[in-house]
Amino acid sequence: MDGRPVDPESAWSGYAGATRADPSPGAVKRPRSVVVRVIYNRRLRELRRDVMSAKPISLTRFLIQEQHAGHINADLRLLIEVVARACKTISTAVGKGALGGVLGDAGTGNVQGEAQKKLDVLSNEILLEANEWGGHLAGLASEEMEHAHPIPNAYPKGNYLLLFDPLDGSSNIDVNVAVGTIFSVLQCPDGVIEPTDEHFLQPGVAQVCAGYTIYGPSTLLVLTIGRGTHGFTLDREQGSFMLTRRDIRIPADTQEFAINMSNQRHWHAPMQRYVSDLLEGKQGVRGKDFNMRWVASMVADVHRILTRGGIFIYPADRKDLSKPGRLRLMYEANPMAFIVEQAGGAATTGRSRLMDVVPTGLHQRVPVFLGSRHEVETATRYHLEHDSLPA
Ligand code: AFP
Repeated sequence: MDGRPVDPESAWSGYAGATRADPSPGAVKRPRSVVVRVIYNRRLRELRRDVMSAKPISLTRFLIQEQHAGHINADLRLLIEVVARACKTISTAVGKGALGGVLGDAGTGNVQGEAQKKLDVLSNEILLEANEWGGHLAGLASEEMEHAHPIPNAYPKGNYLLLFDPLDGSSNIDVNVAVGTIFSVLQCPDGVIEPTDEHFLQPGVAQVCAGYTIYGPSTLLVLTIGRGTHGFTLDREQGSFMLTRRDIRIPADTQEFAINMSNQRHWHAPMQRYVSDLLEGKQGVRGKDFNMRWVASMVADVHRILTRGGIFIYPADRKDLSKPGRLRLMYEANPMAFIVEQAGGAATTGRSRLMDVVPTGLHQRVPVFLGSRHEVETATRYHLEHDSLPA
């Protein structure tokens, strides 16, 4: 205060929220400096609130909130945290590229007879090592290992089973294209202490959690615990996954499809008809033009669909009749189906819901149609119509 008399008119005039009617008769007239301070403090509080609500929350905080809401228990929360931590380590290894000495073939083959990359082997080791001793798992199964891996007796055991494809799309590593880790969590059947392969053979609907991490320009973790699908971006400086897309929704309609067209000559009749109708565009029965994308890393193709819609298809074909499709039910199809359904999309085998398939083998393959709901329904209808034709 400078001692000069305060003009009530001007004292209120700087107060954005005030009106000329504010200093009603009988109201205590406050000096201008006090009013300014009140306004300043109020604005500061508003700004702080805006900043806090705009700031993404961490995966840890998100999971604690889900636990407090009764949606997951502490064991599942910690299990997800351990998987996320392992994925951060894989992200660092992938990011180092040639400097880490991890590119190229490992010189070994996996259980499916496919050549393993060094990073396939390394990622598998990272996930195994991180999850073995946490105390939340009864067993693990990996696309890279022939049989389920029980938790060694030296470590405490929990009630969950973890399945993973440690590095999906690994043939893309050497050309610096996005790859990822896919995982799925099941409950260990009651009374089973040392789970074997058969205990993992549960349909997709039994999953309690599924997710993938994509190692691209940024590293993202996409997760579902059966209550929507959420996306977290790795803040490399903080070392934390931050919630950047809550409740992802896949548009029901699309004009984009993802398929490996080089297999066209091997496809069965309904696939031939479906894709040929897509390619006819506006002039054909579909009445609209379609665009095509194929990264050949399922994580990247599915992530695009979660971002802007689309349909992803890896059908069964005649190339190798002993394999009903290329993708693995337990490590790729089921977790992605869970994630996509939770984002409002659909996932089928081309004939029925993917997550209803009752598995018969840990490394079983399955045809996969997933993405924008209406388009997946249309592709599925082509197959069912074909099945209903007289032989
Ligand atoms: P890799 O992990 O061996 O690279 O296989 C990737 C994948 O399982 C899946 O991520 C792709 O969608 C699909 O195979 C690509 O298959 P094509 O090489 O036949 O296009």
